Amino acid sequence: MPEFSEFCDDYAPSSDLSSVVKRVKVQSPIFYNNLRGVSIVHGHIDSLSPKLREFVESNVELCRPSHVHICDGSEAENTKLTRLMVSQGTLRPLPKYKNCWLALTNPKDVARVESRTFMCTRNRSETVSKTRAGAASKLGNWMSLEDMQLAIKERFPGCMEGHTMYVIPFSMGPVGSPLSKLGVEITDSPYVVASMRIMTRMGSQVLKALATNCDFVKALHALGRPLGKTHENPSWPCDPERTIIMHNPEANEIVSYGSGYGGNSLLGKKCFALRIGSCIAKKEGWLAEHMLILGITNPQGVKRYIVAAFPSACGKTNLAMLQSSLPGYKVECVGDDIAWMKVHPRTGKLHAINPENGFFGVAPGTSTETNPNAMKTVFSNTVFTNVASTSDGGVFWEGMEKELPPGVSITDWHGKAWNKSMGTTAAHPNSRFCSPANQCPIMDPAWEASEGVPIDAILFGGRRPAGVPLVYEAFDWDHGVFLGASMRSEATAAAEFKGKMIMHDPFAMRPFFGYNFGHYLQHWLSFKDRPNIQLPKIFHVNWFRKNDQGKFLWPGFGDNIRVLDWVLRRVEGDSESAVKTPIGYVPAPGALNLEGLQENIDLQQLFHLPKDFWTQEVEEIGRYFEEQVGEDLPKPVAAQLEALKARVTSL
Ligand code: OXD
Ligand code: MN
Repeated sequence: MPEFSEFCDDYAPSSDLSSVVKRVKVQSPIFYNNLRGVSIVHGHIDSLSPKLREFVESNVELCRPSHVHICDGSEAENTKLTRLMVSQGTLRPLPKYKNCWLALTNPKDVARVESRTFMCTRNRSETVSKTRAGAASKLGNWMSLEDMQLAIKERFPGCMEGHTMYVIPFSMGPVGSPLSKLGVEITDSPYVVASMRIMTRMGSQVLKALATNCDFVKALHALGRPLGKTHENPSWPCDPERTIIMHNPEANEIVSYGSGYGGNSLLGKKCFALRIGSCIAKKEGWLAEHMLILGITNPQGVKRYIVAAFPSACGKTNLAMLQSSLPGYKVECVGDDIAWMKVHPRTGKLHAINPENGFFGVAPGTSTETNPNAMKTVFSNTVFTNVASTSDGGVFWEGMEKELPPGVSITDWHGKAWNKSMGTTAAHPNSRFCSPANQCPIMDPAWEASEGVPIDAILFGGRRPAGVPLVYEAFDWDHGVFLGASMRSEATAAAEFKGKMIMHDPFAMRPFFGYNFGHYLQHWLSFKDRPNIQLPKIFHVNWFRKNDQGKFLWPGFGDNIRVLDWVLRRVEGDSESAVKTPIGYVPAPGALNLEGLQENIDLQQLFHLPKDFWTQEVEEIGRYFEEQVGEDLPKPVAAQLEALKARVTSL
C-alpha cells in the first residue's frame, strides 16, 4: 500500500480528479533522528518542546511506524493526504461537489463502542457511583491504571509497522482563548488527520502555542491490526475484536485502539472535549457539556444565547441551525455538539465556547426541509462517511429523496447497487458529514469569541413518544439539575444499541461522563453557591411526543422557534406566560405563539400529564438513582425526587 512519502508533490486542485490520483515520488528532504532510524517525512522533531518530543519518541518506540509526519495543517498537506487516501481506496471523490470525499468503513466499525470505552483511575469510585450490589454501571466503565497498561502492552507494540505515524497538534477552542485547551493526537490514520483538520484548529499555529505551553492532552490512536489475520477491508484497516478506548484523567491521556470511526478516533471530540474535559472542568470549576449553543435575536432586536443538551442523534444539529418559521426572529449557530462553560468574572453569567471547529453530524434525516442551513454547509470541503453515492457523483441518504435528480442511480454504503424496494437503508443510520463550521451560513459573529457567549437558558430534552410535554420550566436551579439527572430518551444509532427502548441519559452525558455521576451532580449543584452568579433558567423540551395513532403532535424543526420564543419570554421575566403544574411551569393558555402554523396543534394532548405515566416515571427514576448512583446521590437531588413524587399524586 502506498505511504505518505510517495505523495509529496505540489498542490493541485482537488476537484481535478486526474491529478488526484497522480503519484509523484518524494521530492522534499527527509529528516532522520536517532529513533530506530525512523524517518521524519514532514516537520522537524527538533522544533518540538521537550515534553512533546518525549511523547512522540516514546510512541515511535512503542508503535514502530515506518515514518513520522508532524502535521502543519496546510492546504498542501491536506491535498497530499487526500491523494494518498484515494490511492489507498479509503476515500472516493465526489465530483458533483467541490472538494468532497466519501469514506466507506468496515461494516464492523460504524459507531462509538460504549462497551469498550473506559475511564481509568486509581479507585473505581472516582469513575463510577456506588451501584447497587451486583448491578453493572450504566454510567461509565471503569478500568484500573494497571489494566490500562496491560491493554496497551497487548495491542500497541509494533502496531504501526509499515504505517506513517502522524502527529496532530490541535486546540479545542480558538487558539489563545482562556477557555481553550491544547492537545496532540498521534495516529496512523490519514482519515483522522483530514477529519481533525476540519473538527479542530490544527497545525502550525498550535505547534507554536505548544512551544510555550507544555500543558496538553496526550492522545494516542492506532487503527490496529487483527491478531494473526490480514485486514478484512484493506481500505479501512481496523481491529473490531480488540477495539478499546481508554482515558486517564490524572495524566490527561487518551489511548484508542482498533477503530477508525469518528467518535472513537477523532480524539478531540468525545474523548477530550467531554470525558477528559469534564474532569478538567470539575478540577478548575467550570462545565464541559454535550450541548449545542445558539444565539436568538427577537423581533425587538434583543439577542440572547441558549445551550441545549439532547442525546446523540436527537436533533442538536437541527436546532443549532434552526431556520425560524416565526417572522422577525433570527437564529445564529455557535456550536452543535459541545459547550465549555465558565462563570465570567464580570457578568457573573456562564459564558460558553464551542471547542470544535466543524460539524460531525448525522446525515440521514438532514434535508432542505429539516435543516436548510446544514444543506448549505455540507456540499464543499466535506468528508462523508457511510452515506450512499449517486451515479452523478453525489451523495444520498434517507431524507434526501426530494433532492435526488431524476434518472440517477444509487450505490449504498456497502458499495452495492441499491433501490428502495430492497427494504434496506441506502446510507448507514449513523452515517456522517464532517464539514467546516465556518461554511454554515448562520454562524454567529461571536462563535469564535475568546471570552465565549453569555448563556441565559439551558434546555434538556430527548425523544419521548409518550407522557412528556412539549416544554416545561424548572422551578429553580436544584429542580433544573434534577431534570438533567432524570433525562430519558429513545435509543438511536449513534452507539451500538439496537431497538427503540427508552434509555436513561442524564444530561445527555451517559456515554461521556469523565467521573462519578454523583460527584458530577454535586458539581452542578455547587454553581448556585458561587458569589454574584447569574444562573441561566432551566427547561425540558420534547419535540417527539406522539398521539395514539403514532403521529407526532408537534411539527418540530423551524417551528421549534415557538418554544424558544416562550423560553426567552420567561428569561425576560414574563410571569403571565406560565402556569404551575406538578412537574414544572408550562405555557399559560395562549402563551405559545402558534400564529401562521399550517396544521392544527392538539395542545391539550401535547401538554397532557397522565397520572399513570408520571407515577411510573417517578418510580423508574427512583429505581435508576438507587441502582446506579446509590449513596453518591446528592441529598438535594433525592429531595427533588421526593417532592415530585408528592406533587404527582395531585395529577
Ligand atoms: C456525536 C455523538 O457524534 O454524540 O456527536 O455520538
Ligand atoms: Mn454528540
